[in-house]
Formats: sequence, C-alpha cells, structure tokens
Amino acid sequence: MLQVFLRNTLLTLLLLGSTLMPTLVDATLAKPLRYANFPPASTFPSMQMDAWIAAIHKRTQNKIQIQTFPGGTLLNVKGMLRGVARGQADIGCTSMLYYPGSFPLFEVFGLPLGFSSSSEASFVAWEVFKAHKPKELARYKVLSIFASAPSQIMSTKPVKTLEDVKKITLRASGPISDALEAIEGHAVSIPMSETPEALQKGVVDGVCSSWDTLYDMNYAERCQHGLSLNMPVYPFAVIMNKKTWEALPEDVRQSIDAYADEHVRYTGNLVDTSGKKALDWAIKKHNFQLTVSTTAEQEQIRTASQKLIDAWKKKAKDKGIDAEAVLADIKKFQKIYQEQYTK
Ligand code: DTR
Repeated sequence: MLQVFLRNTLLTLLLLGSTLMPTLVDATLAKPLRYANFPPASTFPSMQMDAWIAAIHKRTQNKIQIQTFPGGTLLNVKGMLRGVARGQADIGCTSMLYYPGSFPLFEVFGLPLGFSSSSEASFVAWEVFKAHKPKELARYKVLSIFASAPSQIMSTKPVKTLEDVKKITLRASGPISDALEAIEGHAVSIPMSETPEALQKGVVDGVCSSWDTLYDMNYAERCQHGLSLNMPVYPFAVIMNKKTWEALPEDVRQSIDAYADEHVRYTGNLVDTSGKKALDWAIKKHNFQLTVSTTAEQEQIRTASQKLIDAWKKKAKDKGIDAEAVLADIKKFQKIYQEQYTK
C-alpha cells in the first residue's frame, strides 16, 4: 500500500516537475529586457541596436525578448548611466564623451589619434577594452564598444578653411570641443539628441560630427556647407545591468559573448557605409558644398591638439591608468587593423 502511495507520489512529482520546470525557467525570460537608446531610430546607434537584437534572437532561438526604446523614450543621455546601473533599463547605449570625467580611459578616443574610419576606431576601442578592462565600466556588463567615424564640420555658414572655423560656433562634445578650441574654434558641448534644437534656435551655427548625421539627423537640410577635417571619433558603450546579466541562463550569456567581436565589425561597417551614402545624398539632394581640407590644415590641427594628448596622459595617470600602455596598445591595434582588414 505504502509502496503504491510512494510510487504515485513520485510519479505525480515527476509529472509536475516536467510541466512546471520549463515554466519556471521561462518566467525569468518571459519579461522582455528593456534596451534604452538616446538618439532617434534612424541613426546608427539605434540601427546597431536592432541588428544586435536580431543576431541575439537568432543565436538564442528567441530565448530572450528585448524591447527597444530609441530617442530617449526610456532614458535620455543624462539618465543613461545611472538608469542602467539601477535597472530602470536592462541595456543602454551611449557615447562616453558625453560624460566628462566619467570615462577617463575612454576619453583617449576623443583625441587626435589618426583614425581613418569607424571600422578602425571601433576595432581598436573594443580591443583596448578587452585588454585593459577599465575600472570606469566595471559596474556594468559591457556588451559592445564601438566608435563613430572621424568628425567633420557641417555648417549653416560657409566654411572652407580653418580661418572660417574660427568664425562660427559648433556643437561638439568633451575632448572634441577641446580639439576645436585648440584651433581657436568655438565649441558648445551638446549631446547629439539635443543638437537639432540647438541648431534650430541658432545656439550653434553648425555641428562637428560624422557625415552619417547629414542624412540620419537630417542636418543637410540646415547645414549646406561642409569642411572635412577628420577630427577625432566618439567612442560608444553598450552596457547591461549586472544583475540582469547574472540572471541570464549560461547558454544565453555564451551566445551574447560569442557574437561580440562580430557586432563591432558590423557596426563599424554600418557607420562607414552610412557616412559615404549620406555625403553623396547631401551633395546631390541639398547641393551640400564640401571643401576637403588640405594636408597642411590637418597637420595644423594635429599639432595644435598635441597638448590635449599630454593633458589626457596626466589626468589618466592621476586616476591610476597606465596611459603609456593604453597609447601603445592603441598604436598596436591600429597596426593590426591595417594589416588584417585593409589589405
Ligand atoms: N559623433 C558623435 C556620435 C555620432 C555620430 N553619429 C551619430 C548619430 C546619433 C548619435 C550620435 C552620433 C556625436 O556627435 O555625438
């Protein structure tokens, strides 16, 4: 009798277990993760977000669901870092140069280091992240690091030379504002998401950013003049709340990590292709007047902003960062990139 009872109980438990277990496991995944982004859906930071999600869905057979919030609809630039750390969003994407002092190592990417494309800068920034694991990002799970293409000038007023740059006020951010000031330009630090309003109100005459924004942010409509100066890039980080990361099943975490390198390449390529298309489109559709700076002008910028590299070294060392090692690694990874990806 007792045996029959025990056997039935065991069977019932096993049955219950097999039906309930997946439900319990799935419950942790049933709620979609919230991915916050600051610029509009039409821009590359939001496009890379959609591509990342599609890749992760495919690799995990839709084991996790992710809901997107572009255009600051969940967190804006100001709230992004704290919002992800506190779990208001599970994932967030932002540019590290928007928070002066918060990313002392990654500020190096806003310096004139001679990056020629987003693909190159993104590769190097991601490798530097993996090699140095900077303290400034330790409170998050870092899903990706990439960078914009070199920054150029787009202006409502004619701008053909470095002398013209001195006569206008440009929107930039962090070290890129400093680089403009080093050549006696006037910069106001404003995040990309707030730039259309600043342009519209005439707070700035133009924008210092990469060409993709001519189309994606529709700057070509207002800015009919451009000067290619190949100024520094803006580094980005995609960060995840640590608790969210730790609660994900091991196989999902592995799939996410396994895709990371490929995503950096994907994003670099996306930015470079969008930049070229945007420039062509602006010239054809809006009669965008492009001046290509001379080598002498580019050299002048590099010399003027050399002191910014020295200032960064000092600040970084004060924060315990091995600045020389970081700069040496940047050179090393630039070389690796040139050898592996441009031949
Ligand atoms: N250049 C940085 C980054 C950037 C380039 N394109 C976009 C589009 C949307 C947001 C940021 C960016 C900047 O100017 O902020």
